[in-house]
Amino acid sequence: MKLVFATANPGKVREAAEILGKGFDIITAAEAGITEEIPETGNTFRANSLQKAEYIYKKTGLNCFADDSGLEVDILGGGPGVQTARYSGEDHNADRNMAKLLREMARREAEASIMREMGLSTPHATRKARFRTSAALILNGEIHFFDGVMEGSIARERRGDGGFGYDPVFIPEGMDQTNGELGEAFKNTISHRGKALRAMAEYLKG
Ligand code: ITT
Repeated sequence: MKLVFATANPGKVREAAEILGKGFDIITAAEAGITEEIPETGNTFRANSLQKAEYIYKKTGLNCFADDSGLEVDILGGGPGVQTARYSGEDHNADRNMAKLLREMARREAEASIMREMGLSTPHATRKARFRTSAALILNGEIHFFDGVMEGSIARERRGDGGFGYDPVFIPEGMDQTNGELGEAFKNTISHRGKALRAMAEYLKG
């Protein structure tokens, strides 16, 4: 089955091809002739994934899907959330994004520690976080959503260079290593994207 993937992120394309496997012919937005940046202005992962898929569907009329994803960090009040890709700026730079994340978390931890020293009550500083994906599929004009979550925590420094984006600082729950160290093949078996896209594949096969 031919599906256009409404993304400009090569890491997502690589993972989707492996997760969906044989039987799916994944065409990138660029291969479908869409080379401009696809607008993404929503406040939720679902709103953004739908916006990206609808953009492609309106321009091509082809069956397509989009993935909007991001990191929710407890000590940052659930941020950066839908701002994950552009956390440190519009250039989507993974090195600067991870550096800002580690810096902001260290600042919040220091603030919490000062408050405790002053005898002020403060929520327990945790490094818990999760990746979330909303996949929006448009099949023959009908919209379907598939969601996935990967729980975990944020490492104190970058480790490994597998995967993409924030993978070198994300430790999945129950593991000692980061996604960067675990590598993409294993990550796909437990990831937010793996869960969402396998659910989509099941639906399409059914
Ligand atoms: P498209 O919108 O073109 O698909 P994007 O990179 O802008 O690409 P998002 O708006 O969904 O995608 O941003 C999600 C960001 O969250 C992404 O750029 C990464 O920095 C991060 N991210 C999402 N999934 C990730 C994963 O599996 N591993 C590491 N980082 C991830």
